[in-house]
Amino acid sequence: MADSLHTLKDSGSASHDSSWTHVTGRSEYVDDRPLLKHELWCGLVFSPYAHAKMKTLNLNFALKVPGVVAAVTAQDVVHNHWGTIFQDQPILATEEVQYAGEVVAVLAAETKSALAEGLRAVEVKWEKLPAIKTIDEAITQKSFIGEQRTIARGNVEEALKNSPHKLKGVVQIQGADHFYLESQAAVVYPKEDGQLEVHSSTQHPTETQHVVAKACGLAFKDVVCIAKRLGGGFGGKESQAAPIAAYAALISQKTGRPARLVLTKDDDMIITGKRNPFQIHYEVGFTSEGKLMALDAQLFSDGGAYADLSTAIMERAMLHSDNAYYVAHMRVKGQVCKLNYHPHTAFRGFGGPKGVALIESIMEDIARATQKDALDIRKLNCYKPGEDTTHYGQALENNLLPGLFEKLENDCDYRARRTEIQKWNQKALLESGNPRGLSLTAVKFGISFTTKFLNQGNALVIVHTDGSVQVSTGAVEMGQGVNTRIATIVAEELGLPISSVRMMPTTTEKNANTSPTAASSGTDINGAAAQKACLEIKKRLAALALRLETIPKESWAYKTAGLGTMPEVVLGNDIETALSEVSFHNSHVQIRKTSFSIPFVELVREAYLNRISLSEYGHFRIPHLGFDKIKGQGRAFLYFTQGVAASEVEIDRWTGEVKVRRVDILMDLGRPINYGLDLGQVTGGFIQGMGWVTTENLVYNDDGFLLSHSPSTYKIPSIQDTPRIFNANLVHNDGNTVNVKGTKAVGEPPLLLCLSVWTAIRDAIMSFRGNQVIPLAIPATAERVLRALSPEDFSSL
Ligand code: MTE
Ligand code: QUE
Ligand code: MOS
Repeated sequence: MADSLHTLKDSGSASHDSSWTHVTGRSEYVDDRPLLKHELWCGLVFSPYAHAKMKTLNLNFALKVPGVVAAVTAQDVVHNHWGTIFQDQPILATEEVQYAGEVVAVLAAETKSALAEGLRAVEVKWEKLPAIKTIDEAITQKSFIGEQRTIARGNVEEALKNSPHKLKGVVQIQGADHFYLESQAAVVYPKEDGQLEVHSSTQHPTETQHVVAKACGLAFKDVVCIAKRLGGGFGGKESQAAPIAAYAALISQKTGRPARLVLTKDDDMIITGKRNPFQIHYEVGFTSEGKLMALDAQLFSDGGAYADLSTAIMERAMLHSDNAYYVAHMRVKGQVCKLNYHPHTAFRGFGGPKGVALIESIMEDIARATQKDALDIRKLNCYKPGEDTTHYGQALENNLLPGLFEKLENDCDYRARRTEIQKWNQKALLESGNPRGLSLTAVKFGISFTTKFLNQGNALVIVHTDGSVQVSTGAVEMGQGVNTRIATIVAEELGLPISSVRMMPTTTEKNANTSPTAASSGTDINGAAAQKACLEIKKRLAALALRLETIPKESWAYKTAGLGTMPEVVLGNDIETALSEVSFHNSHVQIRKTSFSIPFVELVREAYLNRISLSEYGHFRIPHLGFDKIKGQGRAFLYFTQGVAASEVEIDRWTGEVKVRRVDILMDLGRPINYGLDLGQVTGGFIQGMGWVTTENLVYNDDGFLLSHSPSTYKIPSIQDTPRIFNANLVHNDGNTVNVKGTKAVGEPPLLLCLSVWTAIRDAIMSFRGNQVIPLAIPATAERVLRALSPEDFSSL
């Protein structure tokens, strides 16, 4: 209920476990590893053309450059295929390249300057081939990846026919670069007997391990992949870190020397895939009140040249085309198209932002058609608690959406500001002022991998005899704070301060068969696995504590173990029952009934001396999931993270430049483990999304080569772009009982709220243009905004 929602306060959150080393410049990234003797620098040779035949690849001159040591081409790769879902991509291309930036050779040299000279001496003769560069061309030529899929409910044709009002349209959405500060990087050390140790900036150490092993013809047991921390991943290092590591590994294997490959920003942007561009065709039917009756949508995405994660991304887009709104008759079709660009990939939100862009845009359309406020249209169509199910048949539990709309409407003074903006705009029209816009959008983000087997995690918890704890999980720290969250779970579970817990670098030799740190599930999956491991250790310690209570302290093992005078404590069935009688708190273990209390460190020492294990491996699988991909029906997600945002913008009438005047965000994150980190994810994700919908413009030349491959040509948000007023709050919600500690995942959902900036820009444009329905592509660059504001001025161009 609306009035029951209230704002959450920070009850004191631990700081990020890398904050101190970050601000003092001591945090160690892949390229900070000290150079080893004989280590080689690697560089990549790639195609300048979107589609071309490689007539000749001549490395002879390059190999003659002093200091150049080795080169690797397709012939050197044992298994020259990889791909997370479909293995359709060569690690090194052979005769034909499918995109500008596709790698054909790796060169290695003793010094950076020798490498640069060697790369300049590489001779490649290309024969250009016709390339597919637009989604329309791909559709015409039936250039597709995977089959078209459909998720549907009800009878869309019938319902559209019966709808009193209908609108048709196309939404154009461009991609975006991840712009992590640390480029793709790997350092590989050859180890004895043919083994490889791979240090990689990867969100998916397990896949990187596997791709390296196959490329080098090794068994998985002979490759260890380590990811200590990433300088940002944002989805861009989920699949695409793997071939980078393979390039370094192939050089290392061939030469027997350590090999380092760290991409320059330019190479990184040219070679790696982006957020998938989308083109969405839709028809929507609604009543005069603005109630949705039917939605028929056809989603096409630009997958780039290879499958990568695009089919899973498309699936998530289809599953998010409802967002916060109930549509009785709904049909979403999705088809990934194959174009001659870098293979597009995961990016914060996966397919979600594209599906949500569609329906939030439709809400604005309906508002114009019915002459109502878009917020009223949204509230009218919002899912009702306890009643509604999604178009794929999942019931909504713990649905706070109506309350979130209501609360933010009040908190941000929506109605008064709307009136003010209307007045402002009337005046602006007459006096050549700048139009303003306001829009309030929602997010309902499904938490779980839609591919069921990925919803598992494992963790290793080791308690040392000084009472300090090391934790290793499959989760990769990329700035989001997953280590701090898991450390907090472990510390709370064991009743220790967080300073007693050290999160260890993620490595496949401690945690194998892991999922990527993705889908916002890092803490959910790995935190729960760590919690399970703690629970097993606690059971043994609790049973031991109960026994020790009955033994005089002089006879405890720390007094007697060396002498062998006392019988050892051997635990039995009491392990299963003891925990309920004992509490772990304040670095002490206390027996509830008798108040008998032992310092944690003393109990741990007794456990060791009595030969009781102080380590545990936990494995966790997310329960309840059941999504049938063939039918497109079922419980795709464990739960939903929800939120709303209201954005106000002003457009410079003469340049099309957008200023975000004010943003108010309200998120439901259940019971956050770390309020400060979560708020950081909310504001950071929002601003990152704002870049995508406003200034980040990927520009390719006629050969399909990315021209905007540096910060000077590709404009991510700067501090100046931060909303002038920026309020972000969380609401209190104890109702998410299905997830670890009642939390909700935060990593991706807030990004989707950036769409309120885009719809606010549309709002400003449409009120300026007499409330016509006017489409606006993503990103709404200054040029696009100007064209939409005054198309007359561009009619001759
Ligand atoms: N935050 C930072 N600082 N850096 C990142 O690379 N990646 C995002 C999000 N937040 C990212 C981030 C993406 S795409 C995901 S899926 C989640 O973090 C992954 O981490 P989590 O599962 O621990 O939330
Ligand atoms: C969200 C995600 C991912 C996803 C599904 C989501 C993701 C990912 C995969 C995936 C799918 C099939 C595979 C595979 C991975 O699905 O990140 O190995 O065979 O990698 O809803 O973030
Ligand atoms: Mo995040 S796009 O799931 O890595």
